[in-house]
Amino acid sequence: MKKAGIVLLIGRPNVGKSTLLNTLVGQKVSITSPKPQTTRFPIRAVLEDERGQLIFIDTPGIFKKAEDVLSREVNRKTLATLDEEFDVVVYMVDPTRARSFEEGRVLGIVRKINKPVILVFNKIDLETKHMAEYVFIQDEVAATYKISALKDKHIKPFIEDVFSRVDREYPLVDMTDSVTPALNMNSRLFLQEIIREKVYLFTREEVPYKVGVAVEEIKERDNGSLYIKAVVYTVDKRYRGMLVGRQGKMVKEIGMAARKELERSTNKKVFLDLRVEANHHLQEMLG
Ligand SMILES: Nc1nc2c(ncn2[C@@H]2O[C@H](COP(=O)(O)OP(=O)(O)OP(=O)(O)O)[C@@H](O)[C@H]2O)c(=O)[nH]1
Ligand SMILES: [Mg+2]
Repeated sequence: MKKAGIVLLIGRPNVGKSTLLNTLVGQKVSITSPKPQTTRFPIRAVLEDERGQLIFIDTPGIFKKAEDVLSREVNRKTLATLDEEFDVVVYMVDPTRARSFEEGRVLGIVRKINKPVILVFNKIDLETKHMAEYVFIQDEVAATYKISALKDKHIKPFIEDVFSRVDREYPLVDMTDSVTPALNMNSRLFLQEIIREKVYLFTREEVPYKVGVAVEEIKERDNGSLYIKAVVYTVDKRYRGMLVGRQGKMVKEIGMAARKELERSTNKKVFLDLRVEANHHLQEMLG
């Protein structure tokens, strides 16, 4: 008999939560980057197979110090998911990095959760030189797995275990005519996220954290190509200059990388009309 369940993915920034979600559902639904705080809102996506359905909730990494408005807001959204329904918690840690005080905040939250917790050591394809700093957590959880979310390694026994801990009636969501496993992501939001991911990849220091993306227009042309008009908003002129780059080089690079990925994922020719604007109102949102 097929069954279903809801799984909360939690961990500090950059441990690989979104990478795992994408690997599990076999499609990019959540953007990833080497920079912390890439995910800004919880993303829900469905893994469906012969065993049933698992709905995963990918949360933004919890920050120890949420000093600016954006970080506070992002942390708030993650903490709010704790009040929602879920059956199992997947607590992901990154043993390639020192534990540091930041992990303490996440561990404190995990300890208060009254549901089975599965500890996942991620990035085992790399040298996990800080493993010893995390092993004590194993004694506090229901099970532990070592995986590589990026290389899709050792995921099977872990998912088998997750399925063994859920028993909701199947199906939780009707996937029959769904083309994407993402539940709370429409195409406009997806386009915005892909562009934001490229901003994270190409810009440095605080710039990614001062940026929002809005897709203003999506048009399917008669020849089957897609025309997308989008704007990268940032809080002030200084960041605008950095995003535009010398002779527009930076925004061109961001636009080209986004366009290439969108062409791959939509299988269509894409025209991306991308501009950068300074918007003081964004300051209130981003801090
Ligand atoms: N080598 C290796 N890199 C990984 C693995 N999993 C994730 N990464 C990389 O780690 C970085 C962070 O991954 P994300 O999935 O964005 O991390 P996250 O936990 O979602 O981060 P936030 O959204 O900021 O909380 C990216 O550069 C990933 O490619 C892994 O198993 N092995
Ligand atoms: Mg993420």
